[in-house]
Amino acid sequence: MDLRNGIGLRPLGNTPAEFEQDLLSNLYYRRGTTVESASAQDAYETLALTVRDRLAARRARTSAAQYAANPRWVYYLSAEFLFGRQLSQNLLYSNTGEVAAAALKAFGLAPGEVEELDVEPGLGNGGLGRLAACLLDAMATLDIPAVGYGIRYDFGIFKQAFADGAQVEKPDAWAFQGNPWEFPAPDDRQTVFFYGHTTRDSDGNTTWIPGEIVLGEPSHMLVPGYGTDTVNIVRLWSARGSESSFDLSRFSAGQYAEAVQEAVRAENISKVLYPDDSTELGRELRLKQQYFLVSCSLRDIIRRFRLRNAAWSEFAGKTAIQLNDTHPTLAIPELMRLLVDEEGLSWDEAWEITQRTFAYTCHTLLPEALETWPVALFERLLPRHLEIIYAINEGLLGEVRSRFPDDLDRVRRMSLIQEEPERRVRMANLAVTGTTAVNGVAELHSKLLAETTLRDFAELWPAKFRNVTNGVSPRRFVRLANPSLADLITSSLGDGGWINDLDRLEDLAPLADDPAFLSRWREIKRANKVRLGLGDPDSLTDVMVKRFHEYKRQQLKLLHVITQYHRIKNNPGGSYVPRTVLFAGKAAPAYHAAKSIIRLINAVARVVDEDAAVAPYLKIVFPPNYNVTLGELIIPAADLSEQISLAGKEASGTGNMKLALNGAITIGTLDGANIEIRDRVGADNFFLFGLDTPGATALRAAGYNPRAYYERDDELRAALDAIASGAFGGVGQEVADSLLNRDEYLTLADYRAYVDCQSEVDEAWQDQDRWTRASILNTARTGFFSADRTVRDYISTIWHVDPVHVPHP
Ligand code: 475
Repeated sequence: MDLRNGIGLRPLGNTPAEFEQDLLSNLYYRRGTTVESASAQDAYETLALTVRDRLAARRARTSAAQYAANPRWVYYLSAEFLFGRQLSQNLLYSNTGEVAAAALKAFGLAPGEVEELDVEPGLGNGGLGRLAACLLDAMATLDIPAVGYGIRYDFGIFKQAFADGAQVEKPDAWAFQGNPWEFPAPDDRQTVFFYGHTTRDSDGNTTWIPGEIVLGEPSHMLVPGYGTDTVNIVRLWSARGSESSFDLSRFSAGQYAEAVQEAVRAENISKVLYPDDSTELGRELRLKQQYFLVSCSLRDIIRRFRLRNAAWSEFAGKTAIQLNDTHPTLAIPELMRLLVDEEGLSWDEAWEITQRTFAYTCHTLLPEALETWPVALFERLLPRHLEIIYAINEGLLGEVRSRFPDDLDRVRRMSLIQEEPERRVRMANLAVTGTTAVNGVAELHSKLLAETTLRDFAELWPAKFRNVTNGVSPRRFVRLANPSLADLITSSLGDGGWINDLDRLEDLAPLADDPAFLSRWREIKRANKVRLGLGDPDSLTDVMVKRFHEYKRQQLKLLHVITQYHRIKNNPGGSYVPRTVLFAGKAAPAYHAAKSIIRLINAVARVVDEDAAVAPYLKIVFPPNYNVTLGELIIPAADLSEQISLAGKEASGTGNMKLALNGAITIGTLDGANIEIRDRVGADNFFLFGLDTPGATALRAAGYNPRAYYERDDELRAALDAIASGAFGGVGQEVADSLLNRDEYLTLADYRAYVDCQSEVDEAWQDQDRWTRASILNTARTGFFSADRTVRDYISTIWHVDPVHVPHP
């Protein structure tokens, strides 16, 4: 029997009898129990193991094929991965949904009951983390040899609850009961160093004498491709104290806390996902997390490289490392350190390899969102990296001076070190300098990056700047989230191949004139609203789901809702399109202004709810704890997709793509990927309003005065007065004050255009055939936003990697 490739092992069959046999065997041998005494948790874990075994077999074959090919690999480094639930995905990808449902009958359980026990690993905040998961899904589906690297946070994104309408955060111990989807890999653990000082010998070689040692223990999650045998992995690192971190003598002396203090300190590194950097707390810990991720991952990448290669000159040709925003940017000085200090390469050789290896994706335009770290902190935590950053900076500034002589201001702006008011390291500048390519995530975003946020760098190295428009997984966000719609599409197009070839959705367009198809489409949307169970399924379901941020302008949506409320109150006999307005999303715990908006929405919802005259026409719902799982329920039920950020602020958006693919019509500004969505679905099938980017810039330059809009517009004034006067239970003064006196995101300037555009929405809704046609065309024309296309774009413009086909046994 040859176990190296699993040859000779009994293959895991997918007939009902074989699957049931394996399920019962896992229950007996791996859970140590029987059907008679199994709990629902036993059933769930056993099912997960049985499904996982099928993917593990494919994983083993993938790994063998990829090893044999010795290809150029994609390594995706990300501080966040928002995977979403695994069970339903893995049942689909292993084609075991039906046999699993049948086998579960032995336990007297329905698939839905077991599904509820599948915990979503919330290892990310929002778009950036979910994008990482969508790209990995697409890479596996396209047979790209890839590994994701991240941190296995003990506590993921907080659970949001409401107390009196205010957001409260609860810890999310997602793996409290264990995680059946994960494979520990203790053999591949790495050692990470922090603090200490550097020394130089007479030859000028530098050694870093560290002051703290932490172990990084990897485990991995499987990332199966759909419709192929490839199964890639995401490696997640947990921080552990080294063996010597437990102080036995102190323990014996009864000093229990002191005895474990060092281990606790180490383990804190992977304790919790940061809700974002608007919290001042724990900045040092956050930088430690970033270095921990980078150090463990780079050593692992080098270990993997050495399995098949020896010469450093081959490294960049075999390795493409994508930095998901600046959070993993320390990988640049870390690779330099490994190559120069540990491997003895010259600086120039090492720099050439480093630049060729890395590429950087930027996810923002807000200058205040660009990460910087105090030099003093760096000096303490990573003294050698700071020296390397200084050396990189010398090279950079030399190049700037020779290209732009006498332009001192440019040198000051481009330096990796900010001098005033405090010396800080600028991570985005480092990321641009140490990479071959820098990309934005939508056409407008990439253009604005090169013209504004990163302009100096785009002038120095124009060829580095690319665009790769984001995309989403059609597997998760259409096939899994909206199975009825997926079935309709499959029967209309003749086969299910469209899921991996999303441009084929275009063939639905002619059906937008077929009355039978229209009514089937409407039935499915209605059934999805019933499944969601919030609000009247016959009302217009108006959805705004995303993180709470002032630039995204949930407050603008709220002003419209209050205006609609006033209209109904002032004219109770009028006729109105019934709407269910759904908000969902979390605010960073330290982001006070965003939390005030949440509180106000809940307060308005309550007042509207208690008003019998308004209830038939307007309902506001705000389910707590928006996450991938809830998104999968809400998105297929949406009629209207709110994408109303101030133009020039939203890098791309990906919720906008998910909603359009599920047949929601967008009301939106010319921002992020909205522009590309509108270009594709057509102006008739998109509700456009508001300032564009040049308009917003001009308005600000001319001296924006929000009060002027307030004074000029009666409905706006009524809405703001209601908020300020405490009409909604005494909350909202802060929101009103901010809008009237600052309004950084020009909400009042866009109010009238937005409210009028919403009237067009109401009018369009009244012609249900017209609406449904537009809905169908949104789905039919947004195949471009498949993450498969995004990955193909990364391959052709940045990675230049080839697929490795995994042979079927
Ligand atoms: C953009 N998260 C979307 C999406 O490209 C875009 C920031 C700091 C710390 C932790 N997380 C973050 C983000 O910046 C983020 O999620 N950005 C989003 O990335 C994918 O579609 O426009 O806002």
